[in-house]
Amino acid sequence: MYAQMVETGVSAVRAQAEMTPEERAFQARIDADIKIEPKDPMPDAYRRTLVRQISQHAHSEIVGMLPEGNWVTRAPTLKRKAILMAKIQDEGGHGLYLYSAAETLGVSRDQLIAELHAGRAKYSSIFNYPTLSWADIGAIGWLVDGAAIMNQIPLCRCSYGPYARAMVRICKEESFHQRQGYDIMLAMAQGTAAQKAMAQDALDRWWWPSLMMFGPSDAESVHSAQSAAWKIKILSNDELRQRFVDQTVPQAEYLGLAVPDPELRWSPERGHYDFGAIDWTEFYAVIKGDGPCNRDRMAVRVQAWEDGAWVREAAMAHAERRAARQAA
Ligand code: BYC
Repeated sequence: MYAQMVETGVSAVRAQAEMTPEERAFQARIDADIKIEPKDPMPDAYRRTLVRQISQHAHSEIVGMLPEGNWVTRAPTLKRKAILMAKIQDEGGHGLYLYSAAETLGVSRDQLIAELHAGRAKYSSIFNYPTLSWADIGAIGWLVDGAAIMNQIPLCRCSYGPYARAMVRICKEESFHQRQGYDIMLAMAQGTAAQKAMAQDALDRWWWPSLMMFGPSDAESVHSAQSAAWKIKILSNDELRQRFVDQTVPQAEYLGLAVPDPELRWSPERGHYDFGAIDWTEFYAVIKGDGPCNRDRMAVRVQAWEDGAWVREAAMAHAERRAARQAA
């Protein structure tokens, strides 16, 4: 159930010699940094790759609203509650821009949502972990949005125009989200001993799943080579993960919190932090549907979709009546 395993049939990079003249012309446009727009000719595999990635990304935004929604009614102050609600609304907006970007490739939002609800589409592994304390809301903003920005800034330069343009606004908003998360962590780290312990506990639980957000190691990443050739991926999974670690460790130090990795140390030779091995067994279990919250997340999404049916029907009826009035 909700296996989050999708076979897109795009894995190996095609050598120039194997390409058709149309594919060579397409690759030449990519190599010349000319953006691909919806009506441009494109290889079917490029289209499928984008539909897969953009829809997974859209689903992540929408499912990502759930762990945070868990704390709206329990935010510690009115101000924190208003900020959290605004952030969650932003995620909904990001989902909409991304579904719209995917629709330019010839799929409908209803189709994509049906795939998600049937357990045939993936969304980010990170949203299958529970939010047990208020500090988790801080950790999500700081680490999860921090990782999301690291991955998404290069996507603003990706080859597909509608995706690249959608990412510009999303990244601006994610940057506010990251700051609100860090602000919560700072308040807790400077608070009572119990509050600091909650912040540390949240960091302990969210650190490794945040590193997993960047996907499998480059050696194991089936789509990376082709996506890099098509400039859908500008930086590799491992490069982005390293950048995230390098950026985040000093932030943890400033908070006075310990990153839960005994092997973490600065390497002057590499000019980067070395870090311990990721538990890939856990990652693959989560993306196959066996994370702590996979079933719950999908059940809540499907219920929300069914509960909202009357709103969609009313909106359609209103649009039809208005169109009929205008036609008359
Ligand atoms: N979770 O060959 P690979 C956010 C899958 S943040 C689940 O490296 P690719 C937000 C991958 O789909 C998160 N599945 O794939 C933040 C593939 O399976 P399929 C959303 C994962 O696509 C705060 C297989 O593993 N961001 O939105 O080249 C609040 C092999 O991987 C994960 C995006 O989606 C994972 N973590 O690279 C609210 C960014 N990692 O499809 C919301 C756009 C890998 O063959 N996406 N898999 O069945 C990307 O940049 C890329 O798709 C990835 C993976 C780097 C994630």
